[in-house]
Amino acid sequence: MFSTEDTIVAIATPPGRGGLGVIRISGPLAAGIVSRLTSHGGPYTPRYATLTVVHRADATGSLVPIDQAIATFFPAPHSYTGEHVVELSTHGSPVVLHTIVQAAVDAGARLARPGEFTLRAFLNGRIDLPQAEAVIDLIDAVTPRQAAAAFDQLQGTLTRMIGEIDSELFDLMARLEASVDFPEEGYHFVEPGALQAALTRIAARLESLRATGRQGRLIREGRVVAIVGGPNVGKSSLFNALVGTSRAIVTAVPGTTRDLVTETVDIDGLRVTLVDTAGVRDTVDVVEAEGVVRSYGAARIADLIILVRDGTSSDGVPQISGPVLQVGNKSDCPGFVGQPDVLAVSALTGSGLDELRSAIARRVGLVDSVECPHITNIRHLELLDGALTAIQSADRALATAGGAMSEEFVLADLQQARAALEEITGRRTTDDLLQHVFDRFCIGK
Ligand SMILES: Nc1nc2c(ncn2[C@@H]2O[C@H](COP(=O)(O)OP(=O)(O)O)[C@@H](O)[C@H]2O)c(=O)[nH]1
Ligand SMILES: [Mg+2]
Repeated sequence: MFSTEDTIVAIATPPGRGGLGVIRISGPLAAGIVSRLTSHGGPYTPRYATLTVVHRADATGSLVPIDQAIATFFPAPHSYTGEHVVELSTHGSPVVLHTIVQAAVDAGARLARPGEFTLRAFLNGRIDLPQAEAVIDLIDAVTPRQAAAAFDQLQGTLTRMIGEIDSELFDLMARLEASVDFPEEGYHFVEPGALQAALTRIAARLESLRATGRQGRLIREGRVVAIVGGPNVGKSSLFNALVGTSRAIVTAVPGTTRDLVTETVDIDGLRVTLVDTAGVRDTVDVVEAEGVVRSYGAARIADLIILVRDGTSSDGVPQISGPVLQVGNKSDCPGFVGQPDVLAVSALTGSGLDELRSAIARRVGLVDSVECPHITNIRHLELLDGALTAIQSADRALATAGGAMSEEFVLADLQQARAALEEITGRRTTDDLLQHVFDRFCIGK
């Protein structure tokens, strides 16, 4: 299923036009293919930027130039994937990039699947699973803190911490096994007191890693904030103002927004998924009614509900249960009436929006003191919990049983703890897990 035998090619830069576009080719044929595609002809000096012209063969076999390129050859194993890699940096024109990819395919490469470059880096031992997961988190990051946490993980901080715990476990198990294997000597390779102390130390390390998980998940996953209220109060306008673009349709006609519109933004350093909803009112229009049902649904799952009222109108607000932040919109209008505990804003002029951002961050936000969290991912958190439970069980086995008997029980628990840690790093893994992790990638990564 995960073959690394063939040579893969993809555009590594995002879709669309830009100054530069990069094509990545990885696999045994990478250098040969690029030599055939370029005027330089190769062999390319390793890790040396070479200016060349990329061409393709037309129907008659004569060469047609496509674009100038900078070619860089990274011989195995010192490349992103650990295989031979060539990067071609051309002008960022979709036509040019696609023509070159097609020429590479004609020359023997295969189109890469999403995440396949990073998957190969993992399979070739260049990075472990948390580092692969960090690549996608870094690319997806919306806030600087999210990017910093992902980069820390990419640099191998989590890998190193897990590795230290794992080697302590390994050492302990080796000595316990020796005690179990040579019972007749009546000698404990680990004294019960020392074993107890080691278990306490390991548990403490797991705990402290786990303690950063709450904050870490908040930074990585962010929060969902739904904008809810009656029709025409300015929900979509407020949504657009917070997003900074005209993402949602704004009209003077009530009932315009029918489906949920979402956008992820950075609000005071926090990743916030904003949801614009349909105005909550009784309606006979089936589409609008479905929109209203979805509005209530969004409000139910939201971490915070911004309940918007029109400050120039005496209409009441819909009854919504959950964590609510009340906002009175249209403060720029002469007829606006402010109310206590209702934040006055104008989506039109932007007045009060900074206060609204701060209020959102305060209600769902971060505790500033925590430095870079090491655990940001629920998969890691759950496995860490599993490891900790196994260590605690080992601790109990030690306390209740006695002598050689307890050593065997302790060993079984430690084995379980190690298995959980190895699942975090990906040393122990299944195709399903890899599929799940790499499904989040897009092509070219
Ligand atoms: N004066 C003023 N008009 C606003 C403001 N916010 C929205 N509107 C107007 O109110 C109408 C309804 O806005 P919209 O965002 O579509 O409301 P929604 O139905 O709650 O999504 C539109 O005509 C907007 O231009 C505001 O802060 N000030
Ligand atoms: Mg709307």
